[in-house]
Amino acid sequence: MTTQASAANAAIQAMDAHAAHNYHPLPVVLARGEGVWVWDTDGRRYLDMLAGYSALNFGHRHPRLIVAAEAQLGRLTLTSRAFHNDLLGVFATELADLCGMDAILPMNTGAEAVETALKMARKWGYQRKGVPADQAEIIVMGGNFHGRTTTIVGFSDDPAARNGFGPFTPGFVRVEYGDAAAFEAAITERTVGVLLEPIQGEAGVLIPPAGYLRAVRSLCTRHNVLMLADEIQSGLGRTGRTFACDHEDVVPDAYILGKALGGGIMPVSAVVARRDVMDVFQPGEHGSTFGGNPLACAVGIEVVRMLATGEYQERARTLGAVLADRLAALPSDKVAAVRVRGLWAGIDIVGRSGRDICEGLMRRGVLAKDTHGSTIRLAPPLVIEQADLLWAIDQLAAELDG
Ligand code: IF1
Repeated sequence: MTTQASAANAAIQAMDAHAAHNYHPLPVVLARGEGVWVWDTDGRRYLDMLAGYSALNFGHRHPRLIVAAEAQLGRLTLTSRAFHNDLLGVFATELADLCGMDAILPMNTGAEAVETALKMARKWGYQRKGVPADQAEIIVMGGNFHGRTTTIVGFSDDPAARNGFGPFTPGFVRVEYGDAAAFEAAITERTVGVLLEPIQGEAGVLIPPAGYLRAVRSLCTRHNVLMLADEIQSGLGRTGRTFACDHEDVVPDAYILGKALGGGIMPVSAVVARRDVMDVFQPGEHGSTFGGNPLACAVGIEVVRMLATGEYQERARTLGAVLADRLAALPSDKVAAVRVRGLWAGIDIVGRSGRDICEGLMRRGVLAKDTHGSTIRLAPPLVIEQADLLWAIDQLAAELDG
């Protein structure tokens, strides 16, 4: 056995022995990444078509982001919010401007930002809408994925995500995703918000019917309900626009952001909203040790500036059209359905499990992830070259034909 192969085996054995078994990773041990490429401990190269579930929209170790992070490492990394730091104001101003909103509340992981938005909606309901104390209701969607806290999994309809973790937080009503009438029927005087992914990622890149987001927006306005858009996976260029809501010219009452906001370097998340909503939070009522830390702000500022030009959104649009065309040409006896928005695709496979396809793709030098049985999702870094995208799809076609 070569030393590299033993390095891979040693890594997997150590993980098996001393890490929780809360994942079932593909049998590949990655050691280096650059752009759209990653290398395993044996030096084999793979094209990363998952991009950290859209946390790596700018690819592995984008030079602009590494330079920003390294410079900040030499200055100041963490202060806690007990004191000001010189970057949070810049990050807040530029991120709020990118969103067309007034204010941000910075956190770290996506789930923390989702929890922040839920607390914000409840408090807004009590203080601004007059909902009786502890009676706020938030409408969520079937097929949702918003993170792994007990409150969030409590309103999931995925048994694997929720079974065994009860009791759960009350105050959530689940309706069918994509059905505006079902959403309206669930609204009561106690409804303070609706939490939804503009495109459902984990559910398999499910794109709602045209007009659905506009209908939800209109109903939220009419019934004085906050529209909380979870753009943690769909946002920041992935779908060909800055936000997936942009495809329907919908502006939510709050954007919930994460993943790519950290540039693929570190966890950075935020809730972004108008001042009249955000101001339900008073000093001492919410926060986090690392939220808004200078290193996170330095990376986040660079991410916002990279998105401000529109070049990554344009790449996702133009290359997404190529992706859609090539996936549409896959044989219908092997692929039941394809859903594409920008550089984000869900592909329903016939006859083989998504995991089996992904293991075959791995052997062909492409890394992707299955979801729910026989669907695989493709979400390459937005920096991918057309030739590499076409090569990846050729590997999928060959694997399906194999
Ligand atoms: C895992 C899924 C994707 C998210 C949306 C909030 C969060 C996520 C729309 C929470 C996170 C990650 C979590 C990770 C795998 C991945 C995932 F398969 F779990 F569902 F992307 F689809 N909203 N999604 O997609 O953000 O707290 O993780 O920073 O838990 O296995 P987080």
